[in-house]
Amino acid sequence: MILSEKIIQDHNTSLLAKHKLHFEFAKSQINDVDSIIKRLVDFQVAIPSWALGTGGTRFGRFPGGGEPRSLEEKIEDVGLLHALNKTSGAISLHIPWDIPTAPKDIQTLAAQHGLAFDAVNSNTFQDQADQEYSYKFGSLQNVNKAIRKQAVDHNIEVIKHGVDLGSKSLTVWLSDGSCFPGQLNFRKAFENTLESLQEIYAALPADWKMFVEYKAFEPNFYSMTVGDWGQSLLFANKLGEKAYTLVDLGHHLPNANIEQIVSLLMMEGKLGGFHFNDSKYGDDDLTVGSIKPYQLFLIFNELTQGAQLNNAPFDQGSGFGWMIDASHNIKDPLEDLLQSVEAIQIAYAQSLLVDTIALEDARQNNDVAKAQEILQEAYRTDVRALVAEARIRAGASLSPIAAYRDLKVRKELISERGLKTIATGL
Ligand code: PSV
Ligand code: MN
Ligand code: MN
Repeated sequence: MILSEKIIQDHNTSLLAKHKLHFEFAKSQINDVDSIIKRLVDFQVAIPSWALGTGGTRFGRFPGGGEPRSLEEKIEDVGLLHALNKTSGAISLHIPWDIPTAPKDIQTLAAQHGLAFDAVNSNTFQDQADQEYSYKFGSLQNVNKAIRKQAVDHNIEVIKHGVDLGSKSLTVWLSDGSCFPGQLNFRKAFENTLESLQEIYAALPADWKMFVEYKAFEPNFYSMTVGDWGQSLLFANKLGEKAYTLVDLGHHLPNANIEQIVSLLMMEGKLGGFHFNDSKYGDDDLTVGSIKPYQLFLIFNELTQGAQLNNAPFDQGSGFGWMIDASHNIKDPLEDLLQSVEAIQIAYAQSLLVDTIALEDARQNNDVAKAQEILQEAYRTDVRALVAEARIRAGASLSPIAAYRDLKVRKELISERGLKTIATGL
């Protein structure tokens, strides 16, 4: 299924009058709306190929029908999202869940939908049917050199797939760690992982980046070898200038101050990018902004402030990897992703409203209440009309979820693909 610009414009017509009212009001409240809208129009967030099917838990999975059965159909789904919001112009692949057997055809298809290929992800957290050694006791950290080599070779294979498609980065997330005290020599595990990462790093093309993603727990519950931003940063610093830390919002211990982590990684020039999602308890992969929208705003505030200090916009040319890593169990995955993208845009727009000069002034004067007021003033401003206006200017839908429903996209996908489809992947 393809949503043409004409179909979307026609759907917008009935919503325009109401939008104009909202937008006029927003303009009367907010300065310089055009520059904010322009930045929103330029901002793109990649969609992970593994979020297009209904997620599950280890207790069960309840697929919703019409899910993509192949890489081609995943690209088609991201194309639908991008047609609706013009902000999802890239897809991130996970190998071997996605195998681009005919990369030229895959590239052509993606280009037809206006999509680029974002970071490619390796997978050494599961055993594949055709693989010689098991990752039961870790991959890049393994005490057995042959197992480490198998995992290194897989990552190099993933880079090759990425090169064929035009990706420019590799994300390495390791489930390596230990389940019980005594199981692992922490230092040897770190050193083995470093040596393995160095071998992968050596295979990176000159214009590529490596993102080292950390996670505090799961599937290992006593220790994780890349367990927090400190460990990730150690690896990134030891690897070299092409290696960066990747922040997945769900990968922290409860109550971690993620915005502070973001600020300091940016200061060090080592912030690689994000996996956006939200969480109540752990790696819940909930819709972005659904649980802690203020935290999301505070993260974007650090990005905006950090960019000003570095004198470079963070959204263009910074090369940050902007990606969603959320997948839902009971919602339509495409609606869930549309909600996530919009939450990111809202937080971004609000961060641009912060009066940074007044904020710095309040800080210099230790005026705590004033500093807090400045942030809350921005956070409590309704910027939804600006985000909607950005979509209109980009040729997207005024109201993506309403359009998705009114145009009966899921129904059409079910009739094309069937009700009992299982997306490839997890
Ligand atoms: C692990 O929890 C993670 O966040 C990593 O990014 C993986 O690649 C992804 O989820 C796959 O499920
Ligand atoms: Mn992730
Ligand atoms: Mn995760």
